[in-house]
Amino acid sequence: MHEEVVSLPGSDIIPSMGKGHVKIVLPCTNEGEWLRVTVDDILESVDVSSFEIFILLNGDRLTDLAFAREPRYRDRIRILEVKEPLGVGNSINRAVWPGDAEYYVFLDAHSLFVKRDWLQKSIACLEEHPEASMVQPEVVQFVYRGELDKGMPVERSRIQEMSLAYSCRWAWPYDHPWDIAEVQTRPLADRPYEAMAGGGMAVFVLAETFHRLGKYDSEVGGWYPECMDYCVRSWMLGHPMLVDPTVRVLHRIKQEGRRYPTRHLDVLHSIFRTAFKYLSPRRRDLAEILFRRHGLHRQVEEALQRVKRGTWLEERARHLRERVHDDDWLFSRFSIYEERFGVVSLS
Ligand SMILES: [Mn+2]
Repeated sequence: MHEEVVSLPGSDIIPSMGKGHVKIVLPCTNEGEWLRVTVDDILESVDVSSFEIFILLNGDRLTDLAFAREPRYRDRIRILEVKEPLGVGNSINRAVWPGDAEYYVFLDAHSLFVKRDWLQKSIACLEEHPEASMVQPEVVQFVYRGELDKGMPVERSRIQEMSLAYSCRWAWPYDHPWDIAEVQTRPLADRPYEAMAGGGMAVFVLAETFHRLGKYDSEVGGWYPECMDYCVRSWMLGHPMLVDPTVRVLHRIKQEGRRYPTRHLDVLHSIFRTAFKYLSPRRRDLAEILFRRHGLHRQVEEALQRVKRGTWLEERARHLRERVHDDDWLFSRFSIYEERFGVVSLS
């Protein structure tokens, strides 16, 4: 067992987790001052009566949590610290349990909000669409020029908005092996609409639904694949993913470089695991060929070995019993183009 430290500085003050309670989960690995700034912006913008901010600190060597002991934070924040890095999906899974809230918000700990209504509107959307597996807002990708000073607020003039993200979709022919999912950068409607998957940066869900659909897959990691896997599974179980383009969340694009050297292999493994669990054998082969065509034989072998060491077969057996749609339906529903490879074949 890994050592775990639980501190609940304000657990006696946070309102009881009754009807309407919102749990905002912030996984944090070395977010530094961005965690504090995200928390500040949540506290300034949220006006629902019953909410908490649950920080899942994991494998963090950088972030100073001293701010959380100040009175204005203490009654809203809970912290669970895990020594090893868990990845986003497992951090979120660890941060929630049945009966703890009615709504969940999963946010990257480098998020900002421009309007005060973001949470109320998302909750209203979930209430109007109780069958939804999740709702993604309009995500505004931004870069921040310069560094955040310790204890200082964000300077809005340093924020440079870069692009928009509404949802994510598999794109199975591709030029670069890591472009296997494409981001939808234009809204398809001006009101909530269905899409294939969320990108994972800002996720709203009914707590009961999230538990019933099986939370995030504990073996899937990377950066967006856990959300893709969850949405693919949910769609096939009859639960749509929704985009609410009227809700806006700002999400920072990190410029300090990638800190996770194995993440490409994680993505490859995750795509294969999702394919092994939920797709037909033909598409399982296709997923493999997509990467082999780029010469990634060693990575493919490594990822496949990881998949086969895992629990995909049990998951698949259960999923096939419960699903209401197959992968032909899914690929057709979202017009996922599949290249026919002609001479290339595994058989
Ligand atoms: Mn992020």
